[in-house]
Amino acid sequence: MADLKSTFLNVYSVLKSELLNDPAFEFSDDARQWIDRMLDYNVPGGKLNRGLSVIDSYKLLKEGEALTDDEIFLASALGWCIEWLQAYFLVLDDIMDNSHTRRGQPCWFRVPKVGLIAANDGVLLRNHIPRILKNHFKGKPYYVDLLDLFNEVEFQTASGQMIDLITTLEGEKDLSKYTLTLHRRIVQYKTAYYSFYLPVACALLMAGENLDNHVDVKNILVEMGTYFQVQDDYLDCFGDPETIGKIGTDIEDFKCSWLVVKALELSNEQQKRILHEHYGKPDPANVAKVKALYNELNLKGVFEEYESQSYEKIVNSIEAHPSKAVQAVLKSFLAKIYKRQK
Ligand code: DMA
Ligand code: MG
Ligand code: MG
Ligand code: MG
Repeated sequence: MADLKSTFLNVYSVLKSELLNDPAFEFSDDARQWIDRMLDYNVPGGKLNRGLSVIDSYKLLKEGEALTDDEIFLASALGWCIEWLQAYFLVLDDIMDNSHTRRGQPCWFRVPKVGLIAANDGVLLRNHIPRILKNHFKGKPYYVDLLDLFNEVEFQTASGQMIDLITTLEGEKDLSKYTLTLHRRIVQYKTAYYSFYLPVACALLMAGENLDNHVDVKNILVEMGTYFQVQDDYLDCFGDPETIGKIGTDIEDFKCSWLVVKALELSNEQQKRILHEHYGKPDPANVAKVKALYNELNLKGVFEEYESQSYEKIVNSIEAHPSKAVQAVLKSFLAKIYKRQK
């Protein structure tokens, strides 16, 4: 495993150096240094679960057959494309969510002299993906399908981000619209497709599969992605910032978080009034009132209940899948996130 990770990180260096010598742009030293620093700051510092999952999944689909160095390189390059996509979304997400830290360091836009240059860096990160794909996959029979896959998933994610953001619009702060149905819709689009379906879909394409034949796999992965974002919502409030590497802002930002949806479901009239009064305000005193109510309602316990039920449901749907290799891919993915603390 440590070995796989170091191989994966070596591929990052290769891809980065190709991008820093892209013949389509005449780099000055300044420009090259900027991109170099921007990439190192934003791309490789996360858990790398999504990226590594492409290699894991591809291996499992090959059912024990040893992978060639070329196959490992290609699966890693696809994994990095997902990490690049994630970096692009996170750089912009942190600006829009007004966040402070990410992966244990200040959000990129908060770094001195970066500011809103980060918006264009996001655009560049996004543009790096088709360049990596062109460098390494042009000529493969699945090249067009890969491009199409990344485009589709990016569109779904950006659409999810849009509904996440417009539900919090100032002046329309109306908690009564926050339901599990709305929450599900947001998280399915903003998180599940790119974090869960995309890595497995990349591995399936590399293995020569037609994605139209794997709608059932997609559905299970979307279910897993939904569970993953509920964990993210939970950790935003109850996680240890040291461990998760970020300080939560969902309460301040009036987000349609799983926690507030559950709180609304479980509150009596007086508790609902507390939420209406204090949710979505920047003052730490307001945030503290909301957190106190979450504790009063035992949302930790409610979450633990959700976590085990959701796990059981996902395991059942995995075990109903006809292919043992696909089952192994899905189980390995689930094991990585079950009861995660970060
Ligand atoms: C993240 O949602 C979704 C994308 C596409 C980045 P979020 O704002 O809850 O993420 P985080 O908690 O990491 O800021
Ligand atoms: Mg955010
Ligand atoms: Mg967000
Ligand atoms: Mg979050």
